[in-house]
Amino acid sequence: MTVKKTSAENMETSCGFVALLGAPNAGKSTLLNALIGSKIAIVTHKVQTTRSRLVGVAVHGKDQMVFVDTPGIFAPKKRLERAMVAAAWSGATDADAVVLVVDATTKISDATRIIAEGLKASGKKTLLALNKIDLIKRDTLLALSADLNELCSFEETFMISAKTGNGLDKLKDKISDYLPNGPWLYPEDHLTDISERMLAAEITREKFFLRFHEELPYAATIETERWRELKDGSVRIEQVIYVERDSQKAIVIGHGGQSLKAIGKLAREELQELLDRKVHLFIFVKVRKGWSDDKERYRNMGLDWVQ
Ligand SMILES: Nc1nc2c(ncn2[C@@H]2O[C@H](COP(=O)(O)OP(=O)(O)OP(=O)(O)O)[C@@H](O)[C@H]2O)c(=O)[nH]1
Ligand SMILES: [Mg+2]
Repeated sequence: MTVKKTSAENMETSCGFVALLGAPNAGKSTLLNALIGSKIAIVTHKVQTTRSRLVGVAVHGKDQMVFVDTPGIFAPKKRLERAMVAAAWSGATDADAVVLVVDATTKISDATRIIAEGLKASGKKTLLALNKIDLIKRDTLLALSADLNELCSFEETFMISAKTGNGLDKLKDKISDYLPNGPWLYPEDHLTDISERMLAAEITREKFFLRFHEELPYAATIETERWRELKDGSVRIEQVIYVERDSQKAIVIGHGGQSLKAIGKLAREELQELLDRKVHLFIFVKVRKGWSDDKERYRNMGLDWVQ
C-alpha cells in the first residue's frame, strides 16, 4: 500500500553536513566558494593553502547544506602538516556525506588513492567530483572515473568545474538525498562561521602565498591582533605575520618595504570590498622561531594540537 504524503510532509526541511575532501590543490576551496556563492575560503595555485576546517552554508530548495572545506590530505611530516591532515579527516567524521574532489586534469595521485581507500574503510556515503572539467575533454574522464570507482564504490560520480559552476546544481540535487530531515541549523542568509578577524588574516595569507615562492608561504602564519571600529565608519586592522627567521623577515618586508606594501595593498583592497567600508590595514612582521611548535598559534589557526 502506498501512503500519500501530506503537504506538511512534502514541506519538510532537511539540514546536514557535507565534507569536501581531496588532495592538495584539487579545488576544494574553490568549490566551497562556488557552492555558497561567496568567497570565504582563500584559493591559490599552490598546495596546502587551506590550513583548517571552514564551514560554508548554502540553501538548496528546502534544504540547508553545511559544507566543510578541509585542508588537502597528503603524507604529513611536520607537526603543522599533521594537524592539517588530522583536521581534514575529522571534517569527514561528523559529515552526513562526503564529496571527494579530484583534479581531473592529472593522473590519480597517491594522496587521492589514500583518501579513497580511507573513505572506503570508513563506510561514509561518498560522492566523487571530478573537477576542472573546463580544462579537459570529457571523453578522457570516463577512464579516470572507472579507475577511481575501483578504489572506492562511490554513490555517484559528477563531472564539475568549480571555476565555471558547471555541474554544481546536479551535485547539490544528489547531496539532498543524504541530508537528514530536520530544521535548519542556521538563519537563511547565514554564510559561514569564520570570524571577520580570521577571514581578514586569511585574505592577507592568500596575498602572501601568491607573492612568495618555495618554502616561505609555509614558514609563515598570519594573525589579526587588533580590530577597531573608528568613528568615521572606517575600520583599523592590525595584523602580524610570524616567520621563523630574520632572513625570512627581511624578504617579507622587501627592499624599502616594497613587498610588505604590495601585500598590504592587495589585502586592504579586498577587505574594503568585503566589509564595504574604508580599511586601514597595518601589517607587522615578527620573528618567532618555532611558531609551528607553539600551541597558541594552533588555537588561533583553528587547529587541534597534535603530539
Ligand atoms: N580551471 C580550473 N581551475 C580550478 C578549478 N577549481 C580550482 N581551480 C584552481 O586550482 C587551484 C587550487 O584551487 P584551491 O581551491 O585552492 O584547491 P584546494 O583543493 O582548496 O587546495 P588546498 O587548500 O591546498 O588543499 C587554484 O589555482 C584554482 O583556481 C576548476 O574547476 N577549473
Ligand atoms: Mg583549499
